[in-house]
Amino acid sequence: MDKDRRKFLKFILAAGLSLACESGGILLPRARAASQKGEEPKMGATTEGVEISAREYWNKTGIVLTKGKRYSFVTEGEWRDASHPCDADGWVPEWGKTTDKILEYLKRESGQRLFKLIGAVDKKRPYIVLGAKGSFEAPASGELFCFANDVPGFYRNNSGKVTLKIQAES
Ligand SMILES: [Ca+2]
Repeated sequence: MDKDRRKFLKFILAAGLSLACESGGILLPRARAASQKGEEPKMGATTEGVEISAREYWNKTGIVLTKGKRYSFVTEGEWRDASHPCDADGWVPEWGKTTDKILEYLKRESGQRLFKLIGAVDKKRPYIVLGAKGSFEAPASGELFCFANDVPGFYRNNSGKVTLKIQAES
């Protein structure tokens, strides 16, 4: 078996085991940092900063969006994918052609950088590609959930948080 293939099999095995832990409901309850209230972003003032943890598969933000409305946002801070620190724009690994290609398929939002900040209204697609700073139009009305773009099953080696602030543009 060549080295790339061995690496790939190890990768898949680890993902399977880890995903079983993440999604199987066997995790102990953890404190939630995000706000529980439903806050609607206003024009001319940002929301209070919401912490988005790299380790959480879904981060509840308490921020309520309205379909078709435009919002601008900023983030602060860094998070880490294992030993790689980056901001909410993510990072580009170079693990070899085969692994990089596989990673592209396995990421929750394919085509976007690893650890890029991604949003979803009520955890549904289409996802909102956020990153460190910018603006977006809400694809639906509901609560914004966020995550660091990683491979399902690989959230346990993540650490750190970024802080997200949103403001309505219209
Ligand atoms: Ca990871």
